[in-house]
Amino acid sequence: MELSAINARAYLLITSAKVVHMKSVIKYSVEVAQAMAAGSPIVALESTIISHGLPRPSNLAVAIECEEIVRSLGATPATIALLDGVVHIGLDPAELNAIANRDDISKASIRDLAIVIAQGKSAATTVAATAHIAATAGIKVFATGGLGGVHRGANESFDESADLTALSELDMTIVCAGVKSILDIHATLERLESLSIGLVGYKTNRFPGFYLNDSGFDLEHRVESPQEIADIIKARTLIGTSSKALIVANPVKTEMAKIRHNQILAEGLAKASQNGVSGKAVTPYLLEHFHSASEGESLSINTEIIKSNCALAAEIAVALK
Ligand code: PSU
Ligand code: MN
Repeated sequence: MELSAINARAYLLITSAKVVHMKSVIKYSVEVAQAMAAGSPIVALESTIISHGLPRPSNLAVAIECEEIVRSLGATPATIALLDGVVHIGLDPAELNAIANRDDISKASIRDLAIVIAQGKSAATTVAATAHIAATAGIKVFATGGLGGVHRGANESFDESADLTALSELDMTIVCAGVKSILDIHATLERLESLSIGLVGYKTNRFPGFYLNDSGFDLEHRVESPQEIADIIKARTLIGTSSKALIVANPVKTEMAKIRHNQILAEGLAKASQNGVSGKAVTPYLLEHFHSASEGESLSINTEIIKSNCALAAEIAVALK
């Protein structure tokens, strides 16, 4: 064989190996693959809330319940996470258990994805990373608890969640209970406006504050039904604004007492600063502080929030079809 022919053959072998390698980076669960083939409604679910947002053993129970809620409303849940270097879109029960209980699960935002994959590690995905992966797979609707946003004191710390910039670049409709009340909500709302991220309140004129159903800020737009949201999603495509996310703010039904909330938050912020907590550790630290200081009240509210957001996201995904 001539040298050039050998080279060509070697090149082909190398490139086909690369293709196989790239394909194996993403793995779909059986039910998600079937739903995609059938074109039936799918709801993306994030995994950081399971690994870093809720304490064990409730985290696994809530994750399972959320998936069940989505199925009961006629959509397929696609919980997204990375296990041993593979991106999973849809997790089987053993994989869900791994995310909930393994000690080697880090918290991956978009910038961490390639590193975790190449190093064969495991990570739960934040809103930003989950939305990125879901959008790549063509999934349009996503449910979470509370979005990340601008942290208090961000004028000095520069701590602004990558959730915001990610959502300014992705075609995704995300159902959440507003942004976490641990944040600077006014600044977050201003950033959402600057980034042209759509925002509607579900049956409310007030922006919800995660543990609180009213963060103290007005919303301009209000919707009353999943069908109305589906109509907005279709209109976004028609007018060419679907390259940025749409946030559906769904307030929690039973909120935490405001005085108690503010007291726990003040303590948590003080402890975080005394202990020098920074970067991606801040949000899990404050959530954990809430769970222990409120003796389980924040956990039950957080659970309620996620379940209700999963239900609404499923209804939207169904209405879109
Ligand atoms: N919502 C919850 N619990 C959570 C989170 C959201 O109810 O744990 C996670 C999400 O994954 C979100 C992340 O993307 O917190 C934000 O973290 P940061 O502020 O570090 O960007
Ligand atoms: Mn941050």
